[in-house]
Amino acid sequence: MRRKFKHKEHKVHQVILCALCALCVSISLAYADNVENVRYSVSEDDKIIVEYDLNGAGEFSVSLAVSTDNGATFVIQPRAVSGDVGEKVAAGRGKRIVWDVYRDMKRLAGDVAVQVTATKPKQGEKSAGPLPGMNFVLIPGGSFMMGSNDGYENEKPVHRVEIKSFYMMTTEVTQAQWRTVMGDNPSCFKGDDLPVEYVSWSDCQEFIKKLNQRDPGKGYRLPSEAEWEYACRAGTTTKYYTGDSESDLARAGWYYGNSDSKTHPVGQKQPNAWGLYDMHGNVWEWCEDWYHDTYNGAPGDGRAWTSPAGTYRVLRGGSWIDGGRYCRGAFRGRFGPDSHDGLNGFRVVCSS
Ligand SMILES: [Ca+2]
Repeated sequence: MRRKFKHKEHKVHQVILCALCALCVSISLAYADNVENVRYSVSEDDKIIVEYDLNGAGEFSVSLAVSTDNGATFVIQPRAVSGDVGEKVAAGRGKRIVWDVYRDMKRLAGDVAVQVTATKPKQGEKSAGPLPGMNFVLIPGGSFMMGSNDGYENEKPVHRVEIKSFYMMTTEVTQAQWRTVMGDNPSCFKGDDLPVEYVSWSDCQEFIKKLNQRDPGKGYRLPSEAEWEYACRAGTTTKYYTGDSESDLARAGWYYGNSDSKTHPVGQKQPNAWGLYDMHGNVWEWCEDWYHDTYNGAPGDGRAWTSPAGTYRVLRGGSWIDGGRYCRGAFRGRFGPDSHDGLNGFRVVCSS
């Protein structure tokens, strides 16, 4: 049987090649720009290697289907597959699926064609947190280019970061939520639905410790700086997730130009594609990382940069008092971990 397959190998090559040309058309129609540049080879041990590029941000469900009638029908669903197939395949170039044909079937005959399908799983999946109004949304894993060449020196070098999926609060932590956990309200502007502010990085760690005691097993924490920027961008490369202009910012957040010099109830402006509110403006948001002057040596895997450097922790997103340049997704704020200010709040993330 193996010999017969080998004998037909040249034909299989040709047919796959022809069929793939046609498939690229149907794939691009069916899945927008997500799957591109599908190519194949047959390894020396008779495995079919399918390679492709997966565009976009986040993770996809990827499946492989096989036709033996030149792409008319795809009735074979290979099971002996490995590599970039199945759930949670991160977007990127040079993805690779290995199909061990002879583990699935004794022979493969006919005019063979393969089809790669990518779909977005669980987009916008929300889960309720342990406090009223505390909702989390799944941030799909993926990779992105962190930083900006059009901003400040500390936003360079622009570098690729891989992010694992996590859950992020859809809003900043409110004063009602803070009071429930901590029993006080340090904010300068008072209102249950307003973001809590005048909280230091260390205060936030105390809140998080108590939140984890109330709801154990979830692993609540501050986002890393990389996770924060990735979540804010939600696949965009513009200054704000709504675009590049100040009017775009005004739709997304409360800043100097529209805040009337105060904070506003969370969740009123246009959210980003992943359902996050107020990532631009309202209050700055503490991140876990120590502040470093450049990204040289920054982690590439999305973890917080925890090696001490200087005396500042990172804040992101700008606030009600800041101009547009400070509210950009790439801008990096800094403040002492024990310092308080009516501009500074936070939101929490968790792994499940
Ligand atoms: Ca904010």
